[in-house]
Amino acid sequence: MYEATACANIALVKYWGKRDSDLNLPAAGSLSLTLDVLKTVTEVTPSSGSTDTLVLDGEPQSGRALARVSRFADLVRARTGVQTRLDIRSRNMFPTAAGLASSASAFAALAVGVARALGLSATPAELSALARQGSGSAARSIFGGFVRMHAGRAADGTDAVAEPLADIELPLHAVIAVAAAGPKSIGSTDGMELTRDTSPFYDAWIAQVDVDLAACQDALRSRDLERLATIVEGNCLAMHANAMAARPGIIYFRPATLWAIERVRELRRTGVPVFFTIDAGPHVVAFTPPAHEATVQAALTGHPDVARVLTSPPGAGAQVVER
Ligand code: 2P0
Repeated sequence: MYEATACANIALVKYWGKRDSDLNLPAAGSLSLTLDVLKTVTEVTPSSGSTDTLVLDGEPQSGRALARVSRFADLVRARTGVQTRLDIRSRNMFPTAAGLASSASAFAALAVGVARALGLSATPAELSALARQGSGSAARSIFGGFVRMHAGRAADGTDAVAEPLADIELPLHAVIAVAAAGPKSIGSTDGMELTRDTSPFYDAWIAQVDVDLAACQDALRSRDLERLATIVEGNCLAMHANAMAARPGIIYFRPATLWAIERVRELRRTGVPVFFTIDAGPHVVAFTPPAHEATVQAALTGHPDVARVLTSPPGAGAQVVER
């Protein structure tokens, strides 16, 4: 049995739009921090059966979830010629009821686990490209710390891979205000397609991502938290504005989201170095140096719809061990 571990990541410069939906190629780059607290552990066991099996958090899966994972394993079987089926058991080490379950940690763990189980020898960049075919954000979770995803230019997607930004030493922790799960809104994959197809702001968004990527890397390297706040919050709000401008408009914010945004900005006005970002959901993720983590956690606690406030240091890249 092969035990693979990967952590989800939160983007400081967001991925929202594809240049090729079949190969899952992003239309622009992105930049993220891998987070230790959002960890997935996936056991991959070669089986003598005629089909793959999947158990998620103890629940046997069939239908779409199994088909998606099985199609992903097929990518590796096609490359190795090894037709062995796999028994896959995956569990998230964070509260899944919180609605933080992430395809990033899931497909990064699956990529390294399935590659090892089927004997595919692959470089980290090749594993990143493989993970991307499962889910775009998973390409970044192959690596730990700060990670840059490249849109690439090649039609086959071989250059649409992530790379670690190992020279960035800025210590940042995440404080995640987990908002009570409301009615399920549109998922990321459909949401970004709808945005590309119908938002009048889409081209401006894609152009802005390149500007934000260069500025974000520069601000991270020079440890300029004030500039980082402007770039990261601006990029997040531009992504959401673009999604809101789709038809029909996509609104991921809930009242608790706006409350948490205000708390973060209030803290900053009082001199605390902190800034926020928000993914395709209601949860606000604040980034702050470790010394301010407790202050930010306290400030984000107390809204009736904020179910819990998690904190996390940066996480490591995806790993696999034989047991
Ligand atoms: C990101 N998100 O950069 C952005 C910000 C959500 C909001 O990457 O279709 O689940 O599987 O490639 O990776 C979520 O998108 O989409 C995402 P697919 P994915 O983190």
